[in-house]
Amino acid sequence: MLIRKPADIRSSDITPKEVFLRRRELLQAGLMAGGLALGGPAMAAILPPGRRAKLVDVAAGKFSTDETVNSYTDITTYNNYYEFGTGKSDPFENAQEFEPMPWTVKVAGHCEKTGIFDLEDFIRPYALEERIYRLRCVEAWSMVIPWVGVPLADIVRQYRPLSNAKYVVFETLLDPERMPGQRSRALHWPYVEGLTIAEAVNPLSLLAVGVYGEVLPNQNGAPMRLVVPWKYGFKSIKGIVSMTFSETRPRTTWERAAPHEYGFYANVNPEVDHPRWSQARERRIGSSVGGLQGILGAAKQETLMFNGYGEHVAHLYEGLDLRRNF
Ligand SMILES: Nc1nc2c(c(=O)[nH]1)N[C@H]1C(S)=C(S)[C@@H](COP(=O)(O)O)O[C@H]1N2
Ligand SMILES: [Mo]
Repeated sequence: MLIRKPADIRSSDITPKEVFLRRRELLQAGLMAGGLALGGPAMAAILPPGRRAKLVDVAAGKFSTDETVNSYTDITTYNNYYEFGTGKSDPFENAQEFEPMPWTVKVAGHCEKTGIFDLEDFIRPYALEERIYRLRCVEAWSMVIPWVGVPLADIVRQYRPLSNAKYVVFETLLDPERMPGQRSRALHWPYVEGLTIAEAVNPLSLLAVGVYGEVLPNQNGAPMRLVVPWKYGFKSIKGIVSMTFSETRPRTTWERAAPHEYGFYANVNPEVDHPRWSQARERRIGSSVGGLQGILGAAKQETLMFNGYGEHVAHLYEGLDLRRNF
């Protein structure tokens, strides 16, 4: 969607916050109905239309790993996204027809600013950053992925949570017509995930809108998904349509499906095994032993506490028994 900016505001004159507030005033005054204002130069969409559209003005973000990144093919053909099927290649095969835009995000619960926001407005006030993060799936595989997104902390603060807000809860789109996996009962729909407020405002938490400098492919959670790299992959909810500030801990989808296997915290922890398998090691997707993957199998590597992000997040869990709070 193309959004036009009033000619009287020079972007160099104003802070991102002012842009946001000014846009909101105009929206409320009905001057930007349908995303169009009268006259003025076109303001480029942050998320340009079309598959694999390039994202512009992406800064290098903090916290990136210098490990070898996975290939675009690895990242976009080996996925978990049960809304499009339970097999690893199902999301790639079944999500191609999905049209994510236009998209809105509902902000609700205990915060000062609630409402339904066009995705462009939801992310516009912030600069896009690239962050190369490890993603460790609970099924003991991992990848290194060059995400593009905005810090979740900035977004959370924008809506001004009230003092009784203890958790941020996210939901995925519920639309069985567009998400064929939702016609089966593989999981309870819509997919729900949540973080404590402290986790959500941790500088590592990212709302990703792209990968490899391009808009997110559908199978990776277009148009927007969470990335919390110190937690098992299932916390990184895809296709987000709502963000709710809650006083109580949400019942998350995988916890509901198998409470003894998947906890709310889901911090990557090589010392606490899954009831049915070890979490001590992981298989890096695409990695091979002397190029002989398939004959020898991929090399396994040690899983790191908090997926290697402990210096940034260990303080969040001081005094918490991680064996009980898995
Ligand atoms: N809505 C939704 N989000 C989801 C999932 C899902 O099935 N539905 N799978 C999760 C799991 S288990 C993992 S490992 C990651 C995978 O992200 P990727 O496919 O981009 O690597 O997405 C997470 N987000
Ligand atoms: Mo996962």
